[in-house]
Amino acid sequence: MRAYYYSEDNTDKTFSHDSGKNVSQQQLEECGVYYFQTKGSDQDKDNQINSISVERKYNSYDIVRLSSETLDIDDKLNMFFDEHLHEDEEIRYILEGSGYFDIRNLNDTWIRIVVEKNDLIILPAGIFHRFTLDSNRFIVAKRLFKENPSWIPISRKDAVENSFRNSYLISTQNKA
Ligand code: KMT
Ligand code: NI
Repeated sequence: MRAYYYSEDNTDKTFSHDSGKNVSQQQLEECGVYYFQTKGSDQDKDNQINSISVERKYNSYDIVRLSSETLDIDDKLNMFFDEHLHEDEEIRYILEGSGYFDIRNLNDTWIRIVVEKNDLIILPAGIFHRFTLDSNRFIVAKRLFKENPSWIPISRKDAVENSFRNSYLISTQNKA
């Protein structure tokens, strides 16, 4: 994992947009973003993911795979890249490939988080974010969730009076 401030240039979203200004894991934690890298044998990695799942009560998962061969991939990427929030955590464990999660920090500035194999990322409910593939256009990720997750992406323009957004803002107060 590497994170940095997103550079607003006019290149394609799948390009790196790397400002060269790094963001630390602690700065991500201040935004409520949790990051973990699994290590060791495949069995060790499974155990690490399982113990986090037990601790945080994730009891199901599915696998999402995106590549240039995916049907309507450009439409899907445009959808994932629309700034949104969810009323539940977004938990992604990267099995293959790589991609970018962009999150808004507490000053409303975009931070780009580069994820690759063995990275687990947990975005809190209520954080504004978006996702894109990188220029390799390939990722396979495990999506973990609790019972009855609220998957629906709520676009920023529709999230003005959202109670999960308000709770998120309260939970991150005094951390900036
Ligand atoms: C999402 O919700 O943004 C996705 O599932 C994108 C792919 S997960 C790496
Ligand atoms: Ni999302």
